[in-house]
Amino acid sequence: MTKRWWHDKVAYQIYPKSFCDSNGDGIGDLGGIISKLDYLKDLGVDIIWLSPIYESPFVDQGYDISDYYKIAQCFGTMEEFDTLLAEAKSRNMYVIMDLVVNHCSSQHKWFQEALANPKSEYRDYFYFVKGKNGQPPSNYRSYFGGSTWEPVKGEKDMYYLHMFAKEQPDLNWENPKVREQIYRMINWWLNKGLAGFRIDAIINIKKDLEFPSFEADGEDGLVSCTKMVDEVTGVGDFLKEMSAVTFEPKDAFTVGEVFNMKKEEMEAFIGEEGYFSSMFDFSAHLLTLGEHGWYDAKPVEFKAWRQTLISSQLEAEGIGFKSNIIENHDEPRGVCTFLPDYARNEQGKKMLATTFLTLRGIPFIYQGQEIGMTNCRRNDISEYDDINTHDQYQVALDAGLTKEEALKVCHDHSRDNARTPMQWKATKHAGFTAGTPWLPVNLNYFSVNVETQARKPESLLNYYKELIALRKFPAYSEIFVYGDFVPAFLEYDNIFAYYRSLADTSVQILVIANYGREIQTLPLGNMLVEKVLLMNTDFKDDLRREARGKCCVTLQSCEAVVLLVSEI
Ligand code: TEU
Ligand code: CA
Repeated sequence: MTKRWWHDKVAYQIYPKSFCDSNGDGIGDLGGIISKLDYLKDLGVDIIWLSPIYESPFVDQGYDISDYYKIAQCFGTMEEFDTLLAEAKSRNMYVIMDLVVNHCSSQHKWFQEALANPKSEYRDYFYFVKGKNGQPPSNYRSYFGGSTWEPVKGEKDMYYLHMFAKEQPDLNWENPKVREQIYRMINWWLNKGLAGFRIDAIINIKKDLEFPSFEADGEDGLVSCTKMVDEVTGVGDFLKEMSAVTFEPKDAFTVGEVFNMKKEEMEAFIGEEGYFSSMFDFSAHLLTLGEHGWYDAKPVEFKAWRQTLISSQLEAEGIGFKSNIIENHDEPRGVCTFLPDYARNEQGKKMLATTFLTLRGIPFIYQGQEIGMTNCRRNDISEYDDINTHDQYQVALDAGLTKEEALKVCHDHSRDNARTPMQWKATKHAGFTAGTPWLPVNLNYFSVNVETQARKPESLLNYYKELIALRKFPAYSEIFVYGDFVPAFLEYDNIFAYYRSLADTSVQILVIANYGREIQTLPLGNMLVEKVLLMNTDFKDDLRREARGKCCVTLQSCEAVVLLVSEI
């Protein structure tokens, strides 16, 4: 495999609105991000992904862009952005931005012109389609609920397509002018010194222009618009073209937000000549989807989770690198989803971190994950900001749940769980702002915050630092980055274990985590412990000494170890 500059990097996602507010208006901003670069550097982060900071009406928190060449006022200025790039560069860090080009904002001048003048060339930048038999062109349900077709005001029997909110009209990628505009914009940012992009909702850009209706999959008579995405082919032609004229020549790092990829397309997506450098591994998160919505989702079961991650790891081997996450701005906090009740504590969080950071692939830490931030309780649906949460609350009520039950569903699944302000200190509003935060902080900030954990040697934060440092330690980084992933101890129902190994070295790394309630002893067979590289429990030194030369390993509930082993 040809080595590329991003293979051994650790990435960190910043949700700018909630990261750090430098001017007291309650909204995180570029000044705040710049002030925390040293914190991120110290943590071991190389690549910073910024969720959208472009000009936007914020109907979908910046994923509705009204000007691709401007920074939203609430985040600061282009000068500040340039400072951020320069400051990151001086620390050997890379900045990537969100590329949201499946759709733009309905406030974008292209869309405004298209509405104002049906004869304008911008009309063809979007999908304006005539209805069928007095109905919308098809029966697709948008990601955020309701039809994907919005009637055009003042025009009879005319609709435009939006896969997400109606304020996010889809861009017509079939139009070469649209593609040209998008590529020009990408290159403009890359020329500024941006290292690449996280690419939003990209699989949706290819449409079946017949817009066929499908059998309804819900009481509303609609079918998820993903059905059309699943059925249509040809997205690769667009992606190949985009990469050839933008990312490739600039050696940019790209990570695709790819759902609904056909399995046999892995090579085309992230192989050596792939459309993207990497794509997120959402396989574990797909386990949390309910059949009809959040309300009928089932809790994640350990063995299913383990099997899913194992399959996903093996799928990419020999092909390319997935990007691993336990949470992001669209998902609840990972420790609440993937840890069993009894493990939702410091030690359990360290165990999950151990698994997460030793898998094969590029780790993306989401802000606050490193201090173990958790889901956030709200007392009423009106306290939620997220557009998706309001839709899913209604879906739950329509399905017959009581208000209390529907609220509980939101507590477990809302995108606001990950969007509450970053918890920096034990002081008011978690030290995020001197003003009033745009979204209230999680009240556990008193114990869960950076300042407190930085002072405590055994904290989760310091454990993340150790883990990242271990991943990058020269003697092992080759194995952690390029080593194969070989699952182990599958016959133990509560153990998540695997070897990381390279063909031409005698030592291997063995990661073992006991997600069960009971103590477990595992015989290592023909393997011998050379060294304990890391473990998530206290008395490390004693245990390290004891373990050396052993051919079996005993783990308490929620214990995790990273071992250097060799064959006898
Ligand atoms: O998400 C794309 C996407 O597929 C979402 O439907 C995702 O599954 C959902 O948010 C989970 O609840 C991206 C962004 O990450 C998201 O924040 C945006 O809202 C969306 O695109 C539209 O741009
Ligand atoms: Ca601010």
